[in-house]
Amino acid sequence: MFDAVWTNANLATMAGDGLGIIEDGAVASIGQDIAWVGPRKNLPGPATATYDCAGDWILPGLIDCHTHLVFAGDRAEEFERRLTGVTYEQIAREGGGILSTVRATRAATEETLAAAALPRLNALLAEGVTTIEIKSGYGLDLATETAMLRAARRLGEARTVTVRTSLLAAHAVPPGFTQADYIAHVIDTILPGAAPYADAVDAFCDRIGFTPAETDAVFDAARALGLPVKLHADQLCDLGGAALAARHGALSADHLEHANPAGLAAMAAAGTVAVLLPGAGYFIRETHHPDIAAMRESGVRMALASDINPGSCPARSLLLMLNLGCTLYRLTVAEALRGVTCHAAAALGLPDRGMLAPGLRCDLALFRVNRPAELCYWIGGNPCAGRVVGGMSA
Ligand code: DI6
Ligand code: FE
Repeated sequence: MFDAVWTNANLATMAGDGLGIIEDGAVASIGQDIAWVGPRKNLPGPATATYDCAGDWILPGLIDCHTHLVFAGDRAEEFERRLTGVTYEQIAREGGGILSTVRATRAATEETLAAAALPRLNALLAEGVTTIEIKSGYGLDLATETAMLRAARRLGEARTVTVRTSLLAAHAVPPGFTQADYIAHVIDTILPGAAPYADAVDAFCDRIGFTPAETDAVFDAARALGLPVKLHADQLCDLGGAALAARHGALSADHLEHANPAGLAAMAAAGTVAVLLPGAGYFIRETHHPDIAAMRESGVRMALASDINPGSCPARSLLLMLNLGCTLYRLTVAEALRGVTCHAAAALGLPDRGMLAPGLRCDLALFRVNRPAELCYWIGGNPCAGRVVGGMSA
């Protein structure tokens, strides 16, 4: 006897290396987990509750594996300046950019940070997201980095969603520190103090961020604390971030616009997931796209995420990233959809989700579309017809 069954649905299970399609299928749950998946006519037993999905498509609940969802204020004014020709990098070097969000975030409380992020989270959940990663990185001191991570975890209690937190203290150098002094402060003070609130440690290795040697030091300290690492790598130039992430056995290396093929091959060998963030590339008008051909060649798993943040990607939509991934990077529909399900789960080190398969969490996203390609095709609008989180309609 199952607890629940979703029937009269088409399934994109993500089993195998494509979409794993089962037409006229059913998904059955026991407790929080999927107990059975297959063609409806083979459903082995009854269920306490049966949901007729009226031909909707069921995918694994979507996973947004890279977000800066928690921050205060916005950067619409900076956006206006960029429209007159000032660049993202120039603004950052003048002490605006990330540091202007740091000033606003330090002035906020844990409560107001969570309240400001909630509508953004609601927008993502409405599209079928059931798991989200949220980074700190706009505090750059122990108290505010901790407040950001606690606000993120609070969001996971306020809504039916799994929240995974990443400590991104090595995001920018705050006023009053040299770069070297700040890295020492991250390693000696912020990392150990904020570790109880973090599921992973991230860093920004780039010419306006931290050097590879500084990133190595932060990662060594993170791993000594037992925390997995992930990296903002090779976004604005190639600093060897992909290979660095692979050397540390990182869960993921993200952005990768300028990553070189050898680094991508090293990631594939290390099992490090390549997280593509086409919304950020689009918004800062980066014309140098990630080397998708080299990624395919290497066999590295590709995920797609929103990177929602106030500076380089104010995008409250993961479905939009499916479209941008396909139009800008020429991903296939299967690559894009695996990028927000099974490969996004791998990017978070969560083997219990991301596919429709017995034994995995019963996190589902239902869509009123005729074929999965529509999820990548439409721009705007929201075909999500429901979410199931841990076997419960959410
Ligand atoms: N790369 C990004 O795209 C975000 N952080 C980073 O290291 C942007 C952060 C911001 O501009 O506020
Ligand atoms: Fe980011």
